Amino acid sequence: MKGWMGKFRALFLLGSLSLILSGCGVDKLSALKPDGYGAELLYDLMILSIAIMIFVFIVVMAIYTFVLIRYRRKKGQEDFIPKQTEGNKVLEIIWTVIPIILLLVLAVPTVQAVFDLAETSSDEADIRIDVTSAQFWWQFDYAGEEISTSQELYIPKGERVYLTMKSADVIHSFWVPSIAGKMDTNPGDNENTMYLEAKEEGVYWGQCTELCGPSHSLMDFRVVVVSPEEYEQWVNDMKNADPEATPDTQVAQEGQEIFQNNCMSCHAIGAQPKGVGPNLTNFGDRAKVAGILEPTKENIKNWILNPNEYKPGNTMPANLVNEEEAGKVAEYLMQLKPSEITPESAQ
Ligand code: HEC
Ligand SMILES: [Cu+2]
Repeated sequence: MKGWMGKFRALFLLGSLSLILSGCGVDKLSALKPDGYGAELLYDLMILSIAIMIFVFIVVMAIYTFVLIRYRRKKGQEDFIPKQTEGNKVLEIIWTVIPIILLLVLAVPTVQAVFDLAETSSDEADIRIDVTSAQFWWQFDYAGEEISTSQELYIPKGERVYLTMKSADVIHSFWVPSIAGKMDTNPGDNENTMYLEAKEEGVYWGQCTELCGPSHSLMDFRVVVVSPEEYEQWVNDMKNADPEATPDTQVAQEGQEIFQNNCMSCHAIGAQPKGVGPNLTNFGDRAKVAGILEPTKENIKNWILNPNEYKPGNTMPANLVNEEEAGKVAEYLMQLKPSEITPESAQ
């Protein structure tokens, strides 16, 4: 019994682990469920290479099994030595040519895809977005539109959106697995480019995929894919957002004043120059706070009081305001809803 267990323990562990892990995963965060041009291209290459691997495996195993059975030592023939062959031109040509063909079948579409994905602009492309990463958040500046969002990138379905990417501090990496491949964002002048072309509407998950500090794993963002008409409406709504607008309630008005006195050195609302913190123009429309927390008043208040509790190592200072003031600011920020087009409406 013990021997049997010992033999199969590794297999059993591996099996149950893969069962457990197959239950993990988040909707719209999978390279195996592509919904975008780039992701589909990469998925097809994965399937092609797996198919070639399976083909090679089956052929090799078939020959192996055949030889094992056909040429095993038989009773009564212990001393029999079969005919020895040294060098066989035909065989050697076959096993040289077949791998070459397989490699070509793999290489041609791979190189094609590399050039295809490296395209950085087209003449008619009018949507260009500057992506800036920072510990531990993302900012998206819409070139020519003078609008900015943080943590949530809105794009129209079916159109190519060209991204120019850099980092404000260390190297991060931008990845929305269901829509496209990943791309590093570098500090300095070394800008990278890529494009997104989503094929379905919805809210897709993105993640930083370059270890960048203590809260790397919390550096989540969303890509909100809407119809082209909705996208246009959203852009208009964002452009028309009035950063100075007076909120409806007394509490929110007080919150606005506290915000203007304490937070504007880092956070912009409206089309102001990029701050050292996220642009909060459409904060009230967000699906998450700081990319990770449910957008409840309690969460926002607690974040304002102690951001490091939620994202260790991030650069927003704690206790800039007291608890009562934080509540008022939260109320103010929650009513910053310039558009009807939100992650919720896109779902
Ligand atoms: C020194 C600069 C700085 C100051 C001052 C500052 N913040 Fe921040 N804030 C940041 C940074 C940086 C982040 C992004 C942190 C992260 O997600 O890693 C942030 C994130 C946030 C977020 C989450 C935003 C999002 O995109 O979901 C809120 C809300 C917020 N700050 C509110 C405030 C309020 C309210 C004040 C004033 C009381 C304030 N901040 C003052 C730098 C600052
Ligand atoms: Cu990062």
